[in-house]
Amino acid sequence: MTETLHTSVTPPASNADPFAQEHLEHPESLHQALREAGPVVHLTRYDVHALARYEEVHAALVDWQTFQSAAGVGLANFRHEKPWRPPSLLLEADPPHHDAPRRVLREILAPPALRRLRERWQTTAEELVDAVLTGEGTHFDAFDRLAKAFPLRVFPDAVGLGSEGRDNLLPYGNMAFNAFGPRNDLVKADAPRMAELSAWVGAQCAREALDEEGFGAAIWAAADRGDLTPEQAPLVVRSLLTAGVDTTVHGLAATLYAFATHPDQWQRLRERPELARVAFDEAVRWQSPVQTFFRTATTDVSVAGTVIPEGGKILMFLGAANRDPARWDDPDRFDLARDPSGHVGFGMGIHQCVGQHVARLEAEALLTALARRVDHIELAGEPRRHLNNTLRSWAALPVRIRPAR
Ligand code: OVM
Repeated sequence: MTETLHTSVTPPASNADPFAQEHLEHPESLHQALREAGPVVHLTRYDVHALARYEEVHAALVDWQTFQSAAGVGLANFRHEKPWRPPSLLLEADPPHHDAPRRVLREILAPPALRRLRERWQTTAEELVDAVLTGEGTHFDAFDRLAKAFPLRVFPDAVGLGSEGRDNLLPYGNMAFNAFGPRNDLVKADAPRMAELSAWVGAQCAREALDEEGFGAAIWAAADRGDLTPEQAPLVVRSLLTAGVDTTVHGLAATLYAFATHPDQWQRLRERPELARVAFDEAVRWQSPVQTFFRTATTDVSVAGTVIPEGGKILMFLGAANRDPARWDDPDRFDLARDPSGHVGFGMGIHQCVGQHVARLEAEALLTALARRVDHIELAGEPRRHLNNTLRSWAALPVRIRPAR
């Protein structure tokens, strides 16, 4: 995508704030405006270049040489600003430093390594679904009782965490995902708990804090083999704890919301429960739980004729790319009949979500359990969003379900 720099066009400018409450709550109109304005838009408020079309977002994601991550994947430029925590060895690193941590975690989270979890996760999902079916009626908060409850029941155990303090996981993730944005009110609201939450997460990354079976122990075993240094191991555990909880909670919530608003698609899943994984990916495309990430230009680079200067920040709108009508037919439709592969909800290229198989296994367990027992699901009130600078997230998802006979 690196073109000659001779003909440089001035990109359209926008003073919109993508991190303002109105856009976080309803991003669609901003996404459409940015896509339509051009392949590159200068966001004057932050002096960053925005990409909202699929083609350019995809191209930037796969070109890690030109669009680096080591200067931070949020608005803060680590060349000039001190990161709020030691940078992630995966997310905020480029090759060659990125490669060993990535290889280790990829093995640990690969489908063959996850097989031993499937049966237990299925049983847990069925328990949670039974509980909402036999509870105080069939009207309940699907965010709280399913989307939040299920990952919190299975993921910390899979990592091998102790039982104390697990309620810190979601606030810590929320804080980390807010920290990719500007220092707005959302970030300020997290500040009072930052030291406490960081200390707790840091302590859970120690070998002694982790049981002998989980992903955490497997990371430490990699250090024992020499595949990681002992200094790297706790930071790789930290990546699991940062990126593994809120993402799946809000991804599952997105999926449940999709079905509660598309009864025909629920019937399709009921008839063909093997569509559970495709359904989850389609929901990730449609809602894009991770809305945005930044990169930093390693050189003056021309994107569709606009020169982005070396050291400049690039804001990639994953959510806008995932609904680009130039890439997707009827992009606003949640549709199990489409092939959602190629969506950038998990990113693309060398940084593509290393935990995506864990997320898909969680989704498969929960959706399969629901599809077996639930005839119909619908909204029973207004869903409530939780605002976060990066995550398209939820506070409540009131639903009514009808048990299958
Ligand atoms: C990390 C990480 C990876 C992906 C997303 C993320 C907070 C964090 O390695 O810590 O978001």
